[in-house]
Amino acid sequence: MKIIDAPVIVTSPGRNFVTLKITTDEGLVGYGDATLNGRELAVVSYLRDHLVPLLLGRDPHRIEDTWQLLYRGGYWRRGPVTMAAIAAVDVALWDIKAKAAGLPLYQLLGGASRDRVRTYGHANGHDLPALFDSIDEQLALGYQAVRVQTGIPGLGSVYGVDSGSASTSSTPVEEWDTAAYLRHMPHVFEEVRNRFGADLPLLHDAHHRLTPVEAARLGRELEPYHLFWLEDVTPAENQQALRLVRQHTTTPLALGEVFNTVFDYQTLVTEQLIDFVRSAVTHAGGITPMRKLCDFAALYQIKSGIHGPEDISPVGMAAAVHLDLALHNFGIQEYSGHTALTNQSFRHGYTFEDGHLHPGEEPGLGIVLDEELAAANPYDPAYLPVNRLRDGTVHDW
Ligand code: KDG
Ligand code: MG
Repeated sequence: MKIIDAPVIVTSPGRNFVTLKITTDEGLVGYGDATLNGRELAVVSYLRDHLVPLLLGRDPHRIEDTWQLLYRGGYWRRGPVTMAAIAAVDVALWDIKAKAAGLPLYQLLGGASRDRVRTYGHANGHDLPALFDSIDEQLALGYQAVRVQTGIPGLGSVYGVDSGSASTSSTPVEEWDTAAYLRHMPHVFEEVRNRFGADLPLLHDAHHRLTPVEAARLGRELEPYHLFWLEDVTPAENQQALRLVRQHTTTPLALGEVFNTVFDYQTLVTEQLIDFVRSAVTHAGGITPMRKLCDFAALYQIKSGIHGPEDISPVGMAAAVHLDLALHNFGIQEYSGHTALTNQSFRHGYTFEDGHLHPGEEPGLGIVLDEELAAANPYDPAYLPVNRLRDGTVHDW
């Protein structure tokens, strides 16, 4: 079998998605997600101008060899643009291999380790009543674990609350005040626990905004509320910072959505400084290295918590859910769902019921992109916001 074509398709059914479609001389098609929120076209160029010419004529079955060729052949290692592009190729090749075998992808990854994949949804509210309503909505949708994000008294819009994870093309600046945040959050979790009880798994994302000592304080003050995890407490690129946080709190820690290789986790994993690895299949080079990362983490009793916000396309989500079903050290899968138009554009075989996903039994990933619909919803430039302190300083993120 040979790769004969590999177009890159950009569409915006509510937000931008980049999809690689690899076709073979035997008529098999594989899809890969190459979406990098806010920097989409850089990955399009990396694929079209640099990787696709290397793929034409190659045997799509040689997944590991192709991955090594693209990673090492570029000489310049790592980075989100490079790794999102390589991820798209890797996932598309796994899709083709599984279709050629006539099996759902998870069967090639070792088969199911569980019946279904537990997910968490996103509850956001500017104030407590709005947050309670949002948690009620998540529970009504069937979620059995909920991430809780809320506005802070005295601040305007807060990332992950008013703007969700959505990028914006209007005024991408949000005011931030760490002292106000640290004062408010224990009260929020106390109120949420009082209302929703002790059993509901609760998560929170600090979006890299804290110093190590601030993160240690937050983790310690949230201990009475027994979070499932506290995510991205400090800027991820400083792995050593987690040593201090870890020494001071037993709140479980999750980190790594901005990471793109196993090397980014070396200190965190070997010193057991985190409890969950958070990379997305889409951003960390695909299924091949994600499997290696999760197996490495398993040696240290660290579980997976694969990144799955709405800026991961249904192609990336399908890849994650196949991997989740197969991994032994699966923890939880983030799943905030997609717009109806997105689900129409990317017909998918995975299903969501009672807060759990299943990848389905179609051969491959179980995805078909409607290219006419994709073309009808073209690229729409958008930016993520930045946080500025009250004096105007750009804050950690
Ligand atoms: O593009 C950025 C989003 O993917 C990110 O902000 C979402 O933090 C996020 C999460 O945990 O889903
Ligand atoms: Mg996050």
